[in-house]
Amino acid sequence: MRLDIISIFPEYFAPLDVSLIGKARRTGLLDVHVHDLRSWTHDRHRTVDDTPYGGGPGMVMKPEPWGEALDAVAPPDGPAPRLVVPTPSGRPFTQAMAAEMAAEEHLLFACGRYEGIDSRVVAEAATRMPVSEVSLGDFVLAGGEVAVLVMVEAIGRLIPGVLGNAESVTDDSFAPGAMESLLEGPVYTKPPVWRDRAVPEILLSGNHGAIARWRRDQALRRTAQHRPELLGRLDPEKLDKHDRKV
Ligand code: 6GU
Repeated sequence: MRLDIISIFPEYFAPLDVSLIGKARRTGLLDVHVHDLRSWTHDRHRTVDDTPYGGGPGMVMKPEPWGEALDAVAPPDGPAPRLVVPTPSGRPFTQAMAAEMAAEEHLLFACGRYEGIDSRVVAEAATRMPVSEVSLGDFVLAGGEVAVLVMVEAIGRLIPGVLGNAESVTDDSFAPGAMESLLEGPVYTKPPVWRDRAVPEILLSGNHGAIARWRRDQALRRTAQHRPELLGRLDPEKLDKHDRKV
């Protein structure tokens, strides 16, 4: 998969050399290109922002550098990437969205700063490529850079070959299937007793059916405690008698 990222702070993306995503780049599974938006400015101050029409606080990113940047990174006569624009006014980013994006050949992330990018940029881009305006949640970041790091990690680990098969994604919270709409419960490793706290006995029992049942109960309880609204999204067809008792 190819990823292009356009930002006025290319230094923000140094972490993409590290860990899982860094390894995926070195093995050729991910081809990441970070671009400095200011390289598409032409004035001495390399200006990317201006005051908002209609008044109000803050600054808005000018359309001209963005137009040139998108033309250069996604040429109008070539194959179109999906343009992903992180913004608190976007659609909520979900595990399902991460999985859809992991199936794309080419993603282009456009990081806004200040009060956002002149709205004509996305409107024009949408005439020639699919566009997703995406939010990470109900809070405001100072810019899209950290949001892109989050999305690239969520997407990258779903690309076949990026995770070792030791770390399967099927048991993740929110993973499609059994864990859809559920939070993962507690996990344990050795030693069996630590500071007087024993690992739940059932996990040492070797009874895999009983362990699976226990894990599902723990996931249901944790979801009820931390995200009760998610329980309403559980497929009633997939709830068994035991689930209802938990
Ligand atoms: Cl994706 N971007 C920005 N700038 N702020 C956010 C966000 C994204 N998601 C939540 N807050």
